[in-house]
Amino acid sequence: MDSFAPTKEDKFSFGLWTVGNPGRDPFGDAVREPMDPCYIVQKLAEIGAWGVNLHDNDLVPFGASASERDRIVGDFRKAVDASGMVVPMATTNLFTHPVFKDGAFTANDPKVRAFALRKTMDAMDLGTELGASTFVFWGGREGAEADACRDPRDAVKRFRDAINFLCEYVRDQGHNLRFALEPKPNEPRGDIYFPTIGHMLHFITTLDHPDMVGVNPEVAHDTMAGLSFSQGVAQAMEAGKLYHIDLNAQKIGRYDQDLRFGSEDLKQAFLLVRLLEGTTGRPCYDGPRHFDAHAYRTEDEAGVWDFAAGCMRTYNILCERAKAFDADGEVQDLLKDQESWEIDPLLQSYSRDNASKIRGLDLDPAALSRRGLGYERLDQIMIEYILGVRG
Ligand code: GLT
Ligand code: MN
Ligand code: MN
Repeated sequence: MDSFAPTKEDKFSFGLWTVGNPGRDPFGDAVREPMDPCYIVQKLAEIGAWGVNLHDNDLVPFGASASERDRIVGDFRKAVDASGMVVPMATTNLFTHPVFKDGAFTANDPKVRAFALRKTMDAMDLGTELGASTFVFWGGREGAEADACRDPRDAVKRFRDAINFLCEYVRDQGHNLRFALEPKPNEPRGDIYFPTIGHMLHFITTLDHPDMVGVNPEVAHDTMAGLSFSQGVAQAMEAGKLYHIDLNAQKIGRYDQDLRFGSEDLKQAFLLVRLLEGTTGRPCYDGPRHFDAHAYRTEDEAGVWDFAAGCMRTYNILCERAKAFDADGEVQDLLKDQESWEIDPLLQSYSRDNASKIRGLDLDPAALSRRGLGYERLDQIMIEYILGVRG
């Protein structure tokens, strides 16, 4: 029995657009044939995935008639049920059609914004019909190149109005949907509004129904901006706002590569899995482990399934590595090695008593400065776990 083989309990999901990616890029045409969504579901189930996610137009072509839509959705529903899969998340494509060239919810033309709202309401009905409980918003076109085209404050307000409108729509319909907002710094726009996890977390606090809304961070997006993804995700978890996650890999400073999970920056991938799986003993993330990535353009269909299996296998290997690392006695000793834990409670809240106790402490900055912290040793042990030579 392969202990790294994915099971349903791992909650691994893929978007139809990920394994279905035909390998088109700005410089070259598709290299793979389109795959039927029903076939994708069946193949994902075979390789051990748990869920499949979709944009409205990954399944129902833009402009399809109502009867065509119902037939396609009915067939897909049957394929999902027959393969024992679930549809945990749905979203709207608000970026491919030229109508969204100036954005969707933030576009200057109110007719474009109305069209975006209508398309999203339809996509929410579709997601609900398929059983989704998370609805993702990736505002890929919500941005600008010619920044004078709108006051960014209007973009923020329009985006807020749209999310508030859609929260009310969901409540009015009785849909069981939570929203997950996905930040990205740039691409396809020169600059995208709400570029980081932190921008989104604050924006959520300004909504009418903040409890309905969290974030969907993506490895590639924070890494493009040179940020630490695990730190951003940790802040979202600490705020109780990690509603969904997009796992992939990325080199700093490049275009959005959406590579196989763990194929770049293994150390960040290790720290991320350690955080999500709570191997230090802290609560773990319990939502879908979703891969928003695609196979290299060099691959045929066999390479696509190698890619998908690789994402899940690497995640499980890193999880095993993180558990072993956190169970290592030397690691635990290094992490506990602070001399004065007993004063920690004094620092957690203000009272006159705490303030005066802090004033009375014997604090010797020179002695504190001289103390080595052992982080070189700690990091080397972590590297040896990642490299598989320890534990
Ligand atoms: C698109 C984008 C992703 C988003 C998807 C959801 S679509 O592939 O690059 O980051 O998560 O809209
Ligand atoms: Mn994504
Ligand atoms: Mn991406």
